[in-house]
Amino acid sequence: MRTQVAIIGAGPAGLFLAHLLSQAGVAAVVLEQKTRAYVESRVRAGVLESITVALMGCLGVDERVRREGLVHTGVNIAHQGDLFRVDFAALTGGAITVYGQQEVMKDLFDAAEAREVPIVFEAEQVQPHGFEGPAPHVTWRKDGREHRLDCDVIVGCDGFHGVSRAAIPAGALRLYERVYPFGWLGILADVPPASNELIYCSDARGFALASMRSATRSRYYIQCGLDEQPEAWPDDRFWDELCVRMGERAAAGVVRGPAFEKTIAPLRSFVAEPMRHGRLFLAGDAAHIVPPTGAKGLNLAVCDVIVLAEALAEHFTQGSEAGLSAYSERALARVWAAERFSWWFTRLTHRFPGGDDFERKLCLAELDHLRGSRSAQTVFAENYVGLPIKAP
Ligand code: RFL
Ligand code: PHB
Repeated sequence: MRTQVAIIGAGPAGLFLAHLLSQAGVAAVVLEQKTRAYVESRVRAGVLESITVALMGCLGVDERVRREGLVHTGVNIAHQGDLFRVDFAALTGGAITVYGQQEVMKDLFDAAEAREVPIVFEAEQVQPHGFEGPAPHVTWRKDGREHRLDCDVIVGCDGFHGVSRAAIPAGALRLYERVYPFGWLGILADVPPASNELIYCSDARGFALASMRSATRSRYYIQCGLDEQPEAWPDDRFWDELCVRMGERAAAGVVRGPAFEKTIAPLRSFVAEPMRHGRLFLAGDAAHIVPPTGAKGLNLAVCDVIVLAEALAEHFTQGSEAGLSAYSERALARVWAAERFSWWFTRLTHRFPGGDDFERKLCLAELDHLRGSRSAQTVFAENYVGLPIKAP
């Protein structure tokens, strides 16, 4: 079997890229180790930047997000019983859309099926080869048989734990990493959200976040220890702790109900540079991770593949290498901006084990400054709604 681009991984990065290439007339095949149902059922991102919604529009997969997505023109921040709003619309003219990653994946998979974008699910032992030379190819096992796909370019969209980055020789990549000494315990509950916009809460007991998926489904997170188990958080304990951390004013709107999808996610900042080795390119979580505090991960994956698809289309239609050579640097400029914002917002709103009262006082002073300063809020809003992609 032969194609122009072999894409490893059918998460947001892989599927957005497959659609972009299909639209540009570039042949691509996606290889995914899990089933469609598995990929679609992973509860992850909830906040889409306008660049992501605009891309869904360009690809003609935006019918549902336009109808069901919740457009928010601001977010709220609670600390020490206080509550203030950052008004994206007034400060930047921008907005974000709350629409679950699961829904994005459903829309992308449905359109892929309708447009016959080839995706191989349940591909086992996927392995990229030959990307340092003239004959890149990918092998995998399915239904007890070995398969091989020859191609011109391989794109690793296989997330943080995938095979693509691991296949690049040690020493060819420079890795930057911060592992945070806590995680997020997240739940879903079929109850109306606490507020019509998100509330980020910084409390002496730790961080909390009130988010949502719809007018009848809420998504809440609390900072927890990495060694904790979700089973140690029966519903009553979760709701009590959430409400304490949110503070009286913010918690006034919380509606309690049975929680499902109770899971703990670790937090990490990570970047692998460059995002290319020979004919193997990395995109999305395969190349970089941000803590979810800034809601940037999926949106970064989208920006990577916008830049990469443009470069690949130029390469296959005009024989140009310029875009491919510039890909890593162009994508990384935005990646580092999002790394900075996500790290800063995490540090500002979480309690670090061993962190002393001095650090807490500095965070409170910075939150007070954010509350009172239009220029600080403008910087926050610009980053939260999403920075532009670096010009070529
Ligand atoms: P994914 O989504 O991990 O997809 C990778 C795909 O590759 C497959 N795969 C393989 N396939 C073949 N062979 C192999 N060897 C393979 N190894 C892996 C996997 O099965 C999978 O299908 O990476 P991608 O596409 O780069 O997308 C990244 C996003 O999923 C991620 O950044 C976001 O979910 C992060 N994130 C958020 N991002 C936002 O933009 N806004 C948010 O509000 C937001 N909230 C979140 C989040 C992530 C969270 N968790 C759980 C990490 C909230 C949370 C709690
Ligand atoms: C979510 O709704 O899942 C969500 C919202 C904002 C974040 C992270 C996750 O920063």
